[in-house]
Amino acid sequence: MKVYIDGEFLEEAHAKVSVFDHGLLYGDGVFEGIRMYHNRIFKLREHIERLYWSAKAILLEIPMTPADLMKACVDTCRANGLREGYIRLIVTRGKGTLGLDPRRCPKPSVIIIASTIQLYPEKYYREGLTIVTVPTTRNLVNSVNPAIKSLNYLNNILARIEANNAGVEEAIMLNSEGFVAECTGDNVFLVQKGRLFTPPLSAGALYGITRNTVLDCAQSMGIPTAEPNLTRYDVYNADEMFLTGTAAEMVPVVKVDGRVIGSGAPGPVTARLLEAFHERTKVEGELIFD
Ligand code: PXG
Repeated sequence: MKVYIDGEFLEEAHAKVSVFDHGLLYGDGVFEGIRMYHNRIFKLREHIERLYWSAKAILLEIPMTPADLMKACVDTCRANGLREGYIRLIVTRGKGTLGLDPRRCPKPSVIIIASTIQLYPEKYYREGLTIVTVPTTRNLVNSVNPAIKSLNYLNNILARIEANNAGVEEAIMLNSEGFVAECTGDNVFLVQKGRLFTPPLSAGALYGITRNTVLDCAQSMGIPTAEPNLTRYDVYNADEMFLTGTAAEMVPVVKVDGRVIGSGAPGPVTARLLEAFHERTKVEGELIFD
């Protein structure tokens, strides 16, 4: 595997960063997780745009233009002969001193890993997930805003540990007011009486690329959408529920906190949206090989 680091392609064994990189020392940096389907990088422009927004929010200057960064992602897929899979794009604060002041880090590092992806087992797409709500609340928007896709994922990891301890694959995280924020690596959607709901960004959700794609699919299919605050009561009484994320795509949820959601099987609106989503992944995105 060849890894892109600051303009060079390095063999995996030589692809290393300094122990003084503030990405390691403090989780100071931002990242994206991007999918390739059928020789195209899906929503690459949108991922790059979100990366620059995350960077701006933490006053991190990405040392290349968005166009060059997009090209570097395509080049990394080509260098690895990949037409399907997953790109992990990371910008760290870079090498600094032992002290958290980011001004001590003169040069941010850009790292691009292109690899294959480990998906949820197929049975979860057929049968739906069982999940729980966990005690760890999502970060406050005024602390580490969940809209920033930062290298600081401990909040999510704590929730994931709670999910693991409960024997489930994902966890609903509430915000400090008790409204649904999102899951540890996925956005949350509910279907109720033919309408599609997802929490607003202000509730502590990531501006998910898959979230936006699904909202867009719904709108073009004439399914009404809204982004209200949602409680666990709304979750328990939904007709259908699913999660969205670059890794998961759209995965149905059939049980939450011991309550059966809707019929207890993946629902018809979820199925229609999933089909529309898959159609887009076939034709949209930046071409890898000509
Ligand atoms: N919320 C959180 C906290 C996430 O980390 C999403 C929502 C969904 O966003 P997208 O833009 O992917 O639709 C994410 C995405 C990984 C990995 O390797 C994590 C994500 C995506 C891809 C890979 O852990 N998280």
